[in-house]
Amino acid sequence: MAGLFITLEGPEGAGKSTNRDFLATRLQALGQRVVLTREPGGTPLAERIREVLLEPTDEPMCSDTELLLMFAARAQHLDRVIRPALADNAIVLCDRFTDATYAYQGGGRGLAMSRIAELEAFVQAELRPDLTLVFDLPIEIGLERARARGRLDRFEQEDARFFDAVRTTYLQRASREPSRYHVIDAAQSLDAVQQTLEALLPALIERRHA
Ligand code: T5A
Repeated sequence: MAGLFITLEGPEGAGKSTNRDFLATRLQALGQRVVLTREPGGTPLAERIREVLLEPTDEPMCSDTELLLMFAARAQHLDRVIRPALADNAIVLCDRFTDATYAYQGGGRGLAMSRIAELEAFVQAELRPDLTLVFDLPIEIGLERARARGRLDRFEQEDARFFDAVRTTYLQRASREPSRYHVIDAAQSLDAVQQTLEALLPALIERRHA
């Protein structure tokens, strides 16, 4: 794969979407070709799976169903968007990817990490992000930001224990593989977060051409 695959991760309301758009604007201004996308979703069919995953329902969704739907959406997204964009030498900026599955279905739901790893290998083969930006912040701050937007989705209705496990899993994964992850203090002002991102741009572009 010739392009660069960057994922943005973190708990609810951490600023992933806002900063994905900021990074895209800055990279485009520097002459880079960027593809913006998100998970679950990123294609019309995968967006339909997203609706099923996020919509609160009377029938509780079992954790295995949730896990398989995440990877079903991902398979479609990889085939239709991510792999073609990387083959076409673009920078892919993806709002959440498989680290979210480890954090939410592994940490939050308590599913075996080994089962997630098996599905990761099946759906992605060797493909992993080149860089993962983890926007880290105390859960209450992120949920407060999400709540300010209005109606809560199925995940945002989970309890503090769930989100603590999500946050802990992200931080554990980042500490195990510091060459791939960059943890950003997302409790800072948006301006401060974006100054941090701005400082990363030269290294990103250098990596792109390496
Ligand atoms: N999921 C996803 C899984 O369980 N497993 C998986 O494998 C995958 C891929 C997706 C849900 O699916 C789950 C996780 C999620 O629960 P989502 O909508 O993609 O849902 O994810 P959310 O985290 O819910 O998205 P949010 O929009 O809530 O969070 P963002 O994108 O992190 O935050 P953003 O940029 O929208 O910002 C939220 C608000 O905060 C403000 C923004 O202006 C905005 O109003 N803000 C700040 N305010 C002050 N200071 C800052 N530094 C700020 N940064 C942003």
